[in-house]
Formats: sequence, structure tokens, C-alpha cells
Amino acid sequence: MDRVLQFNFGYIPPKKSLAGGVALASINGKRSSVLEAAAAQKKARAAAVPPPAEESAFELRCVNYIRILAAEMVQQANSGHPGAAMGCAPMAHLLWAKVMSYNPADPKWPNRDRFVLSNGHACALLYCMLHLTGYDISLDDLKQFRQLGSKTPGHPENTHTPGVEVATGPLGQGIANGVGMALGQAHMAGTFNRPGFDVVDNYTFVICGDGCLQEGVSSEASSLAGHLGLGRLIVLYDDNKIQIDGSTDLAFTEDVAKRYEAYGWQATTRASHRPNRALARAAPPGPVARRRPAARDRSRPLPPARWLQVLCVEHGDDDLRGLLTAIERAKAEEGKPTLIKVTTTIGFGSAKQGTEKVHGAPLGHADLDAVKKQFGFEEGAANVFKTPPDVGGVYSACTQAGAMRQKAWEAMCVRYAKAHPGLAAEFARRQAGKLPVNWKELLPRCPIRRSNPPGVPAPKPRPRHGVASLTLPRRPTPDGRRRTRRSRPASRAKSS
Ligand SMILES: Cc1ncc(C[n+]2csc(CCOP(=O)(O)OP(=O)(O)O)c2C)c(N)n1
Ligand SMILES: [Mg+2]
Repeated sequence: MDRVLQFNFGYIPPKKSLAGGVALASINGKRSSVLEAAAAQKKARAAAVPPPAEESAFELRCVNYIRILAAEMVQQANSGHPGAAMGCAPMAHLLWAKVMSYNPADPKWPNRDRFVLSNGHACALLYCMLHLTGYDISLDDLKQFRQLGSKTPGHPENTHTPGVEVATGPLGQGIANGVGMALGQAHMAGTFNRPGFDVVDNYTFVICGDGCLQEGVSSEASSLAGHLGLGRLIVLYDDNKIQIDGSTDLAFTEDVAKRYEAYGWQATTRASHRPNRALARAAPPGPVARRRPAARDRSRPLPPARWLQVLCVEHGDDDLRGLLTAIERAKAEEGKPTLIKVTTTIGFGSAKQGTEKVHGAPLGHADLDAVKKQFGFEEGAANVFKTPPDVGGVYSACTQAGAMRQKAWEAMCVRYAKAHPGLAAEFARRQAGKLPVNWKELLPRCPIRRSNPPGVPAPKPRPRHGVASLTLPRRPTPDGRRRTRRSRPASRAKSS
């Protein structure tokens, strides 16, 4: 791994200057330094969230509110993409409320988990989450969605909106950026982490859609991620079987999971989870409710993760527990990136759910009100953009927990600087975006010889071969003679 990274990125500090010399392969320790913060987050969440028996239904209420808020933004702008935002709401809720480590007060905290919305057209969802969790995005910013100069443009811009990591919109490239971020994490962890000091241990989460997986750029980057074994890269695939013009069957029938398995990712077509009864009960009534399979027998343990090559969540609209378990499994697999195939319904809750009609157009006031009613929220013009306090409380607890996580990390960094001052200084330099003082000496040198020194014969001119023919002179022919381009049989030369 070190060799591959060095080949690609040139500079890995020499081991002797780095006390301890930890190999990249050994960086995959668990987070140790943020346990106190995690406990604090749990406590804060417990204070804001009702007791466990009601937790599932309450969580679905949060998810449904996110769906509504995203749809309201699109309705207000009278343009945008509500479908994927509504369909991906369960993933977003879990990532921001339960999984990711981040601090809204400092969106550039170096050890934050990275989030990339590769299907950038669903950005109403991203803005909702950033607003609810306390980033510098107000309710007014949400109301200004897609307006000229607003903080909430029609596709995410990382230089423009706090909390947006990557500008996305061109499908597929968000996955490639996610691979780059995970690669950066592996490089930094290999360089700076030392026993007891996981200074860089963040994950990269990507949500993508069908379109992202159709684009070649995602294939190339995913292949590299599999090759490098970037275990801290987790891609959640919004498998809603709909794209801009209708069913994905029109153009996209490949087995994505098998393809990712071939790339060396954690991925299999075997379904990993079944929803539990509590969640089935909590499923919203009416047209969006559906027959659920029997609950998994919880007395039997889940099969070990190595059996599961692609993690599949078959009921991604409301199986929060299954989704969370899949994410936890993905985090536990440190040697491979993971693709979690989450089957969802585009525009879940709308009368037009499951169709391309909710891909890129507002639901309409009547449908939006019907969605709200169905999910148990107050309808009507007076209740637009009103966050219920119980839902808001869940996400504001994340704001506080994030600040505590960063504080715990900073305290660890102070101890790290005492134990490894050279490394800490190098880490600080990189974070500040400064060049090393001796950067000129680090540049590769290419001596140029203008004329032959006296007595040295001029070098023989190199044979001129095209790139494709470079190996030809070395390949022996059946009669033992070496073949050159000129000596190739005319028939072969023609066909190549
Ligand atoms: C490279 C690229 N090509 C085309 C588009 C235009 N486009 C935007 S969304 C979309 C459909 C994407 O389908 P999917 O990812 O399934 O999104 P969903 O319909 O599920 O929201 C297309 C073709 C684009 N954004 N980027
Ligand atoms: Mg789709």
C-alpha cells in the first residue's frame, strides 16, 4: 500500500523521520479518542429523544419531516428535484443523527467525517441536514433555494456553502471525489497516526444514485478504491430504479453489486437485513404502507460480515435498523470499501412516488399537503417551513455533540504534540496549506546535457518505435530470431 501511494503521490515522509514508522496497512484502528464525546452524544440524544419503545416510530417521524422540508424547498423555488431527496431521507437522517462525526461550528475540522452527495441534484436534502444540524444555513437560506446568489444553489458548491465538501451535479464524479478523499485519509493516517494517537481516522460517506453508477468516471475511481482497499469509504447507493426518463430498465440492467464485487469492494447480492416489527408498525399508513416480510429471528446471530459481499437493504424507505446495521458493518470492514445497495422509492409519500414525475419537478401544493397529512404533520400555508420542536431537538443535539468531539480530538492532539513534536508540526504545516521550508530541495532534478564532454562518444540514436511496438524487439519468434516492426509479417502488421 505504501508503495502504491508513493507511486501515485510521490511524497511519503521517510520512515526514519517519523518515530515508530507505522505501515499504511496498520492504520485501521478503531476510534479511541472520541469515546467520551460519543458517550456525551448518546446522553444528549437520550435527553432529546423519547424512550426506546417509541424510538423507531419517532425516528421515522424525523425522516418524514426531512422528506417534507426538502419537498417544501423545491415547491417554494418551483423547481428542483424532490424525489431523490425524499427517497434518501432515511440515509441522511442516520448519517447525521447517528453515524457521522462532524462539528457544524467548524465545518473544516480536519478529522471530520466527509460526506459527498454524488447525486447532487438531490441537494435540497443536503441543505436540510446542514440547516437542522446547525451549520451556518438559516431557514431563510432554505427558502432561497435555487435563487441567484443564495447559499443554497441548485447543485452543491463547496466554495459557497458551509458544510458542502464537494461541488456535485455532474453525475458520478462525486464518487470519484469520495475515492480521492478516502485515499487522502489513508495517506494521512499512514503518515501521522501512532499507537494511541488516531489523529486521522475519519470515514468518507457518499450517497449516489443510478446515474452516478452509469458514469464511467465512477467505475474508474471505484476500481482504484478496490485496488487500494480503502476500507473507510462507504457508498450508499440509492437504488430507486428510476431515472430522469423513466425506469432504469430502459438503459441500465447490469448487476451493479457484482461489478463492485469484481472491483474488490465489499458487496454481494445477498440481502443482509430484514425490518423488525416495531418499524413495520411505525410505517406510515395509506398508499405508502406495504406488506413486510416476517421479522428476522433475533435469537439467531447475523452471518459474519465476510459472507456478505454487497450489503443490501431491501426496504430502504423505512428499515432504519437494517440500514444502520449495514452501515455499522461497512465501518467494521477496514480492508475494503463498501457499497450498500439501498432499495428506496423515489418521492416516497407522494401520490407520484415511484415514478420519474417526482425526479425533477415540484410535487404541487395539493400533493405536498397530502404528504404532510399522511405523515402526521400540519398542512396548509401557515405551516410551511415549520420545524416541530421534537424533531428539531434531535438534530440540535448533534450540534453540541459535534463540538465535544472536536474538543476531545484537540485534547488528544495536544498530547500527540508532546509525544511526537516533529509529526505534529508537519501535520500543522499541511493543515495550514504551507509548503515545507526546503521545498526546492524536494523537487525532482532532471539534468540536461547540452553537449558531449570531450572524449565521450555521442549516444547511439534510439530505435524509433511507437508506444505499442515497444515490446516487439524483445519478443522471440518461433525460429528464435527477434522480430522488429519491419520484419513483422505483413498480414499481422496490418491487423494490429
Ligand atoms: C454526467 C451527467 N449527465 C447527465 C446529467 C443530467 N441528469 C441529472 S439527474 C439525471 C438522472 C439521474 O438518475 P438517478 O441518479 O437515478 O436520479 P433519480 O432519478 O433517482 O433522482 C440526469 C441524467 C448530469 N447531471 N450529469
Ligand atoms: Mg434513480
